[in-house]
Amino acid sequence: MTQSELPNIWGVDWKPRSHLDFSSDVSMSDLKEELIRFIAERHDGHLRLVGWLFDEASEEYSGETLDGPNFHLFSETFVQKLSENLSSRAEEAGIMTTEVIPRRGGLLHLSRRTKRFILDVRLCLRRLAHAATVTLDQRFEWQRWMTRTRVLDEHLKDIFTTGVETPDGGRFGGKGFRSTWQEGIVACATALNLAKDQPAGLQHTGDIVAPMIRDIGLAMAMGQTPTDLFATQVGKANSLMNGGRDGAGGRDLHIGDLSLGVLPPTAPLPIASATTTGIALASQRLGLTRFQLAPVGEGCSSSGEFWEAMNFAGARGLPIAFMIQNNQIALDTFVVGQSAVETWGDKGVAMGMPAWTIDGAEPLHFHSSVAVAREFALGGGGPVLIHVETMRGCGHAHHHDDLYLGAPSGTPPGYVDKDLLAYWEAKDPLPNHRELLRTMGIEESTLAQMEEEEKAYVGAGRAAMEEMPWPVSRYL
Ligand SMILES: Cc1ncc(C[n+]2csc(CCOP(=O)(O)OP(=O)(O)O)c2C)c(N)n1
Ligand SMILES: [Mg+2]
Repeated sequence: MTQSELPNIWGVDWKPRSHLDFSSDVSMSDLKEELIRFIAERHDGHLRLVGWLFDEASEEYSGETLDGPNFHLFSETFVQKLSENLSSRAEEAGIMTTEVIPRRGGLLHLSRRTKRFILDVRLCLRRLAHAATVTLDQRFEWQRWMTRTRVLDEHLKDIFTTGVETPDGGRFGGKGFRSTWQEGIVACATALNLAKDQPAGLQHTGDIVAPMIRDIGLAMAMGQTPTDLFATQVGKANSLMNGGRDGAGGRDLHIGDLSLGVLPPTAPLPIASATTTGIALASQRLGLTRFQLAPVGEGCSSSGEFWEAMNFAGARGLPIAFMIQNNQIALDTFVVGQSAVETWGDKGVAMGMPAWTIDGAEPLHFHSSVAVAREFALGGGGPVLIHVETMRGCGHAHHHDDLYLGAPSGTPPGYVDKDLLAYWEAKDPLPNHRELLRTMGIEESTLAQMEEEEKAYVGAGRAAMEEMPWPVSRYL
């Protein structure tokens, strides 16, 4: 390291080592549409060039679809054309030696801008390749996990409303959070190397996630059970979050299980993502092939510690993906009151890391984004930021549903933006992804059976929690 060096562009020479095996071929037109969408999102100045070079590159491929090996070759051809086309920019503009910034002549400056752009394009193409590998079995698993999350969510609300009997004859419902419409995050798990699948004694080599309050589906996809989660809502004795004291319980849906690679969500919002960044540093220093994922809400992303975490990960090239889930609100603060950032992905770009935006209604995007982030990070590429656009289809916590959405009686009327709500309700991942599975050939009876199994499984978890003892105060 020298004083005059410019910031690292982690993974600057990164390219996928080999092709991926697709479960179904990708059509040229779908590929172009998604690539152009990404260019419009992040590099709109290059829209015409990309469209033109894409058409030129695709002329060399006779078929209308690409299988895994051909997709790989096509990606290389396209990226090559793009790099060549951009290589003469400084000369054409006559600014080869002009200092765009002190000590950065036009040639140097534009070649660095090109490198970051090319990297973004490579990551976009590889993300689409990962999406094409997804099997129907994986999708069915996501539907199962999303169903589990929704069923659990409804039980949690019911427990909050009706309560669980307490030793003094009263009832207690705890305080908990819902994840309505944000269940697609479960699909991150199929792109991770899960701790629960590691041989005994090696669980710590599995990937680490730090779910926040609306990511209980991800915690379950990592292996946490409904019983665990129920116990944390009401603080029963066997809750894992006992502060290190057996039988002490734990509350507020502060879930987590380190043996499964699930960090507990922290009450001060950004702490879990900062801790995960520290774990990523340890992974890097120990030479582990362990990947870290830190999802947060857009409100959390305003806090100082979250910026420090991203900044540090960017400087060190740590193997971590940050994920900002913009669910259109943070407790009662609207997005417009939260930040003036154009897209939340820009926050990652500000810290020197590649970033892109996904539609949170589609579990596939979570899977493919985490798959490419993991591959890139463990290949020396460093961190990325995944920006998810979604909506909180519920109150902040159970007590807040009526205030936000409105009570059935009309009082309170609810302050949610009804148009926004209708837009996202139509995109609810549960019915939509279910319908997609039907069109992909899964029988109605298979889906219905899975849903019954999940209801029974979650119901049994609640019953087990109700049987659990309450914690006993050490002062009694
Ligand atoms: C540092 C900090 N400030 C405030 C709070 C109180 N609080 C808990 S959740 C929340 C809103 C979080 O919004 P966001 O990050 O967008 O996540 P969402 O609830 O929308 O999923 C707030 C303000 C907190 N837990 N920690
Ligand atoms: Mg939010």
